[in-house]
Amino acid sequence: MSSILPDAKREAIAAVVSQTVRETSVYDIHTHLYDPAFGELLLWGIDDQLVYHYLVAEAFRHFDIGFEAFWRLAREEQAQMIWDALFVENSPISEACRGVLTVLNRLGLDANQRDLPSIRKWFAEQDSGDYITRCMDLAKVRTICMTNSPFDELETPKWNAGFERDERFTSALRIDPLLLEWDTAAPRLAGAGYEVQADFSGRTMEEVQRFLRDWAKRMDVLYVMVSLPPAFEYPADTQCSRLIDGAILPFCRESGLPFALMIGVKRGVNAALQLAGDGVGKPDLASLENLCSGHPDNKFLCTVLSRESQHELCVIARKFRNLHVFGCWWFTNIPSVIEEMTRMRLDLIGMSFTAQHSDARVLDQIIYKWDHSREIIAKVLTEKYLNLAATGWEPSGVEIQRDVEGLFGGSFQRFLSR
Ligand code: RAT
Ligand code: ZN
Repeated sequence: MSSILPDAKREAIAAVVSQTVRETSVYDIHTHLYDPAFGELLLWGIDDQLVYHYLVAEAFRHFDIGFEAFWRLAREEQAQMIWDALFVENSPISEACRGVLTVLNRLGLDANQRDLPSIRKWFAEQDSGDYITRCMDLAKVRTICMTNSPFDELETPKWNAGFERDERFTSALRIDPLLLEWDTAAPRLAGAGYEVQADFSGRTMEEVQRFLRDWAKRMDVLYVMVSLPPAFEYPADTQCSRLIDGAILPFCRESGLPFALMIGVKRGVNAALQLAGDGVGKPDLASLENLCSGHPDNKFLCTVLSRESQHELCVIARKFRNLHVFGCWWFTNIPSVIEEMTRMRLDLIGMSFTAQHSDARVLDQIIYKWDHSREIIAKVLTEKYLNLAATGWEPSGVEIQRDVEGLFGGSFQRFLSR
């Protein structure tokens, strides 16, 4: 019972945990940020923060404007509307709104004036190179893993031309179109010189593997990844399942790369909202169980979108050491749910997971996403260490540091190198 601990001891443990969680640098293992060599693809600044799709979805609840009319506006006009609706006409309480204010506050700006033009002016004066370092320092993020798609026409020319990598940015190979839209992906692969057939005949599976091999090498990736709908089924008589068996898993085994599954997104529930229009559904995680049990020589990373699936995911991770659980994804990246997920994961799988990823699409967001998560992780870890101390097992500062490093990327890196 933690109540038998003297107050001074409780306070000392709480102080060490908060300080360690605050100061330990993180490996942000899933983001939508880009190496600065990609130029304008790396978003930053107040307008990009305000038009973040998490805020667009919230703002439309207040807008009268039609969807198309909104999308025709310039980015600054959209940002202004979102600022007015979510910050000025209502208190900015939601997690995504509060995030913008945390960023401004940590950058030393006074948002209390509610003066968007002066905030814009400040951002316009920043040098983008220095600003990356500043955000990463403030967020204490040491490495950022990008999401890189060989199907993205904006980024592929850069990869094909080659560039000098910024060592703070690593890469993940995103293959959603390959697995979810084979009928349109196949002609694209064929056009790029891969001998694939729509009906999977001939050399199709070898050639898809060659495609993965080429891009994994070009991007120097850490893992192969896909976001999947709740209806995802494996094994199944679907193009997706056939490709997983015939190409993805063999390639991942050969290369030693994990296959990351982000499960539970219902794309385009309200397509008029564009990127903001995706929803959530409850998946059948038996598919994940089948993958892990049927392929012990493959490694899997997984995060799931529905709150209801979190317990099941932890139980599967208890059964299969080839599965690494990570992050509180998207709709679960809110304080109340991060807290319960972190507590549940610690209860069920101890220290063997990655506590969070930012999913940042705008560089500045790493500041708030990590600040907010660190606060909750510190709270839950303190509770857990106090429970330990009450048994007589007192965690040392070195042990706490080791554990936090594990949750903030160390455990992920060990999983990669296993
Ligand atoms: O969190 C997000 O920004 C979503 O739009 C998705 O990008 C999601 O994280 C994904 O990677 O599919
Ligand atoms: Zn994402």
